[in-house]
Amino acid sequence: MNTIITRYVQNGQLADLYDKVMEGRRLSFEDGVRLWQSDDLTAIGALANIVRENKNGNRTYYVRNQHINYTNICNKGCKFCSFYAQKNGPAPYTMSTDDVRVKLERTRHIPLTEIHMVAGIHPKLPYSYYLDLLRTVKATRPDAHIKAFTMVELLQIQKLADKPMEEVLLELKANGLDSLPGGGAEILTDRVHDTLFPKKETATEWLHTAMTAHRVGLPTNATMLYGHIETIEERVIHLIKLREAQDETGGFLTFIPLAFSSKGTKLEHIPSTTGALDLKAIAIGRLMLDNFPHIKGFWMMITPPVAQTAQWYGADDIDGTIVEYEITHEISQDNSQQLSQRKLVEMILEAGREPVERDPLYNVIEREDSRTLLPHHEGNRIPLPMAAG
Ligand code: V47
Repeated sequence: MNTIITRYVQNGQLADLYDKVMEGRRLSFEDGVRLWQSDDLTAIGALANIVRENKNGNRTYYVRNQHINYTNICNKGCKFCSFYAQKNGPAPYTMSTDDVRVKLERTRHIPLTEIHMVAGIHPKLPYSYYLDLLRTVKATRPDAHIKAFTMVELLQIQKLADKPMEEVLLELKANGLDSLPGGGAEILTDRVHDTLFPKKETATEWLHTAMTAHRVGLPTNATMLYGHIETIEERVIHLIKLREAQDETGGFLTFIPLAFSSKGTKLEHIPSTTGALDLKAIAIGRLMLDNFPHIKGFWMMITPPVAQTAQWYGADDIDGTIVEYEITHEISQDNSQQLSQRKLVEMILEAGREPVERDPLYNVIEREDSRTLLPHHEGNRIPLPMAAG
């Protein structure tokens, strides 16, 4: 670390944490609370950057991916969510397998490596729908890895299948599922669960389902939704629960802090998170989750400039091209929330990091344009999408 910054941290309130980080000692619950209470963002970021560079050097990972949100019909009614169909809100839609095929055909010119597929809990879709969905994606894009279904979707799928979770996961895997995203964790405490999303799985169920996936060979990510009603202590409890689960299974790949966007939700009175809080969430995630290989600064939620800065505050990943994102509409007014691969490379270079294209398991992909800006290259921009439905 730059000597001026080292001296700054060593002379500040977090000097003891500098020693702990340098010695690779695990941070405690109390350390986590102190970090959230501290407003010394420079010191917190510098500490997180030590861990980040020890684990991932100067690399910033990105992926050529496409998100598909196959239905917005949902029976959970979570107060923090604006995605599900409701009166005076989004109109209901459910994609047929043909609709999904068409969406994937539109991006055929892009060498996608990841299809990220999540949705609401539609009470009437049968088990066969989920298997057909996976088979359709695999048949249309055989080279792409399918990262699909949050823990709450898995619990619904298991209910429909009426079989043990292990068996269901293996069946989904046999039909094309490669890994699971990190969504739906929100804040893993009963108080936040009972207040904001009482109809969804509990913290214990979320963790148990993720760990079951790990045990059958399906890696997952983990998220944390912050900036709503949660307390500082609850954020730390969330991180420690993830860390303990990771100690047992080693199946988490990436931690993604998700900045709460209140627009269109039942919590519209809550202001958007600030860039400072977004950077703090990333940095404290990096510091507490010493056993997670990667931390993602999801550009779509925290904006591209903050995601670039986050690469110096603990993040080593920026997500990917996305194409369409229906869950929140913070940045753009329409559903087209995409960055070309070229733009991602440009952003990473501009941030002073080394762009590394990856697949969802962090295997490095080397293409002519993976690390550099080729002249006169479009970077696989995608035509504007048609409305979902
Ligand atoms: O599960 C819902 C969250 C998640 C809001 O695994 C909201 O690589 C903010 O999990 N404001 C879906 N967030 C997105 C997600 C994700 C995104 C990018 C990468 C990965 C990955 C996973 O979005 C939901 C929920 O936790 N969410 N509503 C909201 N108003």
